[in-house]
Amino acid sequence: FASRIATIRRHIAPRFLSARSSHANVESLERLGIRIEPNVRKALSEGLPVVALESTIISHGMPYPQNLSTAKEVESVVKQHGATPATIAILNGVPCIGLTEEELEFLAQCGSAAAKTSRRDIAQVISRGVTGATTVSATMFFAAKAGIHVFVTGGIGGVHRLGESTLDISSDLTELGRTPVVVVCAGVKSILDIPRTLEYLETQGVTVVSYGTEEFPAFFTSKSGCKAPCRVDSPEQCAAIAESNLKLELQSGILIAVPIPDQHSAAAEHVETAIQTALQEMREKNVQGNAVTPFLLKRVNELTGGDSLASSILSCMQVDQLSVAL
Ligand code: PSU
Ligand code: MN
Repeated sequence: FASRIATIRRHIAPRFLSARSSHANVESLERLGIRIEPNVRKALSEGLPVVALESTIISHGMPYPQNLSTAKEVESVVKQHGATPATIAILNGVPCIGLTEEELEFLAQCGSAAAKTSRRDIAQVISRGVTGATTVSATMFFAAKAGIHVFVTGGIGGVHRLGESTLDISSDLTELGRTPVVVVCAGVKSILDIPRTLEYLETQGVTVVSYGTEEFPAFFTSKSGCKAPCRVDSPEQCAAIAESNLKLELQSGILIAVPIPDQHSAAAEHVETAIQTALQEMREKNVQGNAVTPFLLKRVNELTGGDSLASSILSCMQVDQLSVAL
C-alpha cells in the first residue's frame, strides 16, 4: 500500500492544489493571531500538500509516553511520503498550526492538564491564555482556516451510547456538517453508538465512505455490522469525491474510514466486555460532558491490558498512509 503512495500522490496533488489557493493566506492568518510553524508556512505558501493532525488524541486519548511516540511517528509517516504534517493545538492562548518537537513533547507531558478544546472552547481557551489540545472539531476549524484540506486521526467522536436520552453527541459530527475538510480515520470506536452516529452524519449532510470494504469500520475491528453509505477502493476515488465537494462548495466535510487490517484487530468480544464495564463505572462515578470520551478510552485500555491502545496506535499509522496519498 505504502509503495503506491508516492506515485498516486503526484497524480492527485495538483487537483487539490488548484482548490487550495482559494483559502490559505499566511499573513492574514498571522494577523488573526494564529501561529504557523515555519515548515508548514513554507508548504502552504508554495501550495505543497499539508496534512493536519489533532492534539486531543495526544493529551487525552493516549497515556504518556505512547502518546508522544505515536505523535512523532505519524508526523514522520506523513513526511516520509512527501507531505508536511501540521499538528494543531493552542499553546498558552496562541492557536498553532504545526508544532515543533519540543512543543509536541510539552503537550504529551501536559496530558489532561491541557484543556480539551472542541469548537465551543476555542474562544475561552485563547482569551484565558491557557494551553488547549484540539479535538477533531476544533482541529477541522483551524485546518479549514489555513486552507488545509486533509486531516488524519484515529477515531472521531460520535453519538454516545444512550445518546438518544443524554443528547451527548460529539461536536465532531456537527463540524463535519459545516466544514469542508476530508477527515481520514479508522472509523468510530464501539464505545459509541455506531448506527446512530451514521444516522446523525447523514442528517448533517456528511459524505461518509469506507475504504476497501462495504462496512463502516468500528476502529478496533473492521466490522461494525453497519453498511457504509459508499465504498471507495483507491486514493483517486477519494480525491475525486473531495474535488466535487470543493468545486460545488458543498461546505460540508468528508469522512473516509479506513479499516484496521484484520491481523491487528483486537478481539471484538474482549473489547465489548471492557466497554460494558467502563460504561457501568462511568455511570457509578457520574462522569459527564467532555470527560466521558477520555474516561472510556482510558478504562477500556486498562481493562483490555493495553490491547486497545496497541490497536489505536496501529490504526493511526494505517490511516496516515492514505491521508498522505490524498
Ligand atoms: N476517539 C478516540 N480517540 C480520541 C478521541 C476520540 O478513539 O482521542 C478524541 C478526539 O479528539 C475526538 C474527541 O475529537 O475525543 C471527541 O470527544 P467528545 O466525544 O467529547 O466530543
Ligand atoms: Mn460529549
